[in-house]
Amino acid sequence: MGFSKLWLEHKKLADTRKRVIISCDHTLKDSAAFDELKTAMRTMVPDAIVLWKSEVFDDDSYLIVLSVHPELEAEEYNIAASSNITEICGGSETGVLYGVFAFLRQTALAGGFASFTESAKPSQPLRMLNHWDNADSTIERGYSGKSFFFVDDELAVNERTVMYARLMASVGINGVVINNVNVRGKAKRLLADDYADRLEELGGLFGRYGIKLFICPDFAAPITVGGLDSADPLDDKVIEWWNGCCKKLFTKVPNLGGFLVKADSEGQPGPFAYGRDHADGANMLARAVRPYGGTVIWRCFVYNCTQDWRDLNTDRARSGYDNFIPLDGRFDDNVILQVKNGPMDFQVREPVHPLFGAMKHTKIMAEFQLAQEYTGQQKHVCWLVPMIRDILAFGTRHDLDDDRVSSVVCGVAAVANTGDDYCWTGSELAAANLYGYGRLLFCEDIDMEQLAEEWAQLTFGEDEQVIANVKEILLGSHKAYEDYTVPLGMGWMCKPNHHYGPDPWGYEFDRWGTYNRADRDSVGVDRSMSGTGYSGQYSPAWAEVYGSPDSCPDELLLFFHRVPYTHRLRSGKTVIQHIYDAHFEGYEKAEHFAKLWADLEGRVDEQIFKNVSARFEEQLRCAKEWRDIVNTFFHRLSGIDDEKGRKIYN
Ligand code: GCW
Repeated sequence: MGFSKLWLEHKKLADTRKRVIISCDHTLKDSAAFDELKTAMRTMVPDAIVLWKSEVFDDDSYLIVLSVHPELEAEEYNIAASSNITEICGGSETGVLYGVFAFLRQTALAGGFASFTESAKPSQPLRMLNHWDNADSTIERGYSGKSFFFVDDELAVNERTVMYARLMASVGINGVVINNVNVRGKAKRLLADDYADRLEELGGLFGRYGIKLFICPDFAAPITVGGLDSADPLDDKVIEWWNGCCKKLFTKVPNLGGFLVKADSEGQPGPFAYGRDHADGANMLARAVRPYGGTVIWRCFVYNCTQDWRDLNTDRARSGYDNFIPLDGRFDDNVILQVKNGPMDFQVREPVHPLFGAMKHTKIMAEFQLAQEYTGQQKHVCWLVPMIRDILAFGTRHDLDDDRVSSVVCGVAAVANTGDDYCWTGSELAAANLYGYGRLLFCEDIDMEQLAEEWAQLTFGEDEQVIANVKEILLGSHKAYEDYTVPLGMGWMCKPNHHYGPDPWGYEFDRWGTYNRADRDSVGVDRSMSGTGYSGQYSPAWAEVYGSPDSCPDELLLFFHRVPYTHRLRSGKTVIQHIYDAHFEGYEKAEHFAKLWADLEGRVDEQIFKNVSARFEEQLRCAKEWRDIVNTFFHRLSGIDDEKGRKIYN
């Protein structure tokens, strides 16, 4: 299947110059930066010939000078641009590459060669994507076709992978995990010789674009691949096996950054089976990868997924903190703990995970999910970037010089939303999540309106109506989704397993620890100190805010508290009235967004228009289901009528 170039389409500029000269030394001439610039210039200034160095420089020429300045940080760049000459310096080839992409972006947005200066270095050192691709080419929680990394158990390195690396580098992604954290089927053999040549090739390609390659190993590989009878991390034979395996693998694949591990979670193997803990498991792997500069990223998504709903004391929200806080300080310095943004699982609204800022002696990174598992599965528009920005900007109020999540982490990862669909992300609008995520991690102060406009213009062109409508849709989309699905922090009222569409009690009597406990009088889970005690996992200042329904922010009220339907929110509304209002208003917003899109007929490419229109149709169908089922559910339980007398089905 073919593929779109997304925001790297490089539209033609209104420029009639005859020559674009790229000046740089020989080493840079072989770099991705040079190639990107050359390719882009050929499309953007089609009348020009693109030359490497030239004696001729006249009014009909545009000169771009690329250079590496080692006094800059490796990923840092400076651009000084004017109407006839631009200088781009980077701290390394990758820095120059980022500078080139920034120059191309600014030039595209300005519609021509403009005068500007820009200096930038990334806000986050590690900017990762985690793909949940399986070797058999399915993608766990994938909503955009099949894997383009794995085709029928083989690793593919082809034009599409090149385009992928270019797109990711253009927004500053510098680490990619290619396979699912649930290591299944043939992916268990990623550590064996089977994949070595292709991994080397893919690693080489990624390296050219400043991206480190990571894989998820099977923790039980000493057994499944090595034929041993144990995977005990403290067993000498096991340690020796991993050391040998890593020596071979990292020598063959020099651009391998390391491993991402999901252990003792949702059925994955781990150290618990041998009476060991997460630090034992992570450190054993960390020592095996250390000689090669490797990193072990160890996930904190660990909880009891065989809970009894009758047990009111066990609280899934507590589990990350309870499991990992006792281990603070025990991890080697090439271990990073990867913590989901909230304590549950990528719901539309959750409090920020209490581990951020609390683990003072351990490296931590944050994990988000661009694949919209719980937020409309790339059929509904839900632009997650403002939420990610807010979470990174959240002050943990721990006693630290800079207590924001963005500074207590040493990197950020997100579950990718890509697949082998023509447009990569199922819906063209979902690509705004991919683009915005990368840009935000590079520049955490970026303005969300500007970001939405920028993406819309690079994707759809200069039509102001298109940019305005798309921007309005993106900016309002998350709130609308939250409103017509599960407002006030309730979460989880989705259909079990596939997580799409409403089912208020779908998880209520199940083993996953995800309950709303709605009855005829009250709704919500008491996670205060008189309940499960979860609120006490925060810094004292936040523990106090979250600990009482009077100070808890409305949008999280039902996450932290169990209250009567007649409880008054800080907004002045009752809980039940808020539930009704949110569902009616959220649905209306979705209708409004669909209309904004429909108005663009004839202004955007017909195929894109049709694809997105079909998705809006589905979004409205599903949003109506959410509105009517959730409203009816609460009306039947509570017997309280909507103050505004709107239609609720009984
Ligand atoms: O809850 C979940 C998803 C799983 C996923 C898991 C995780 C990869 O439903 O599909 O497994 O989160 O993050 O490990």
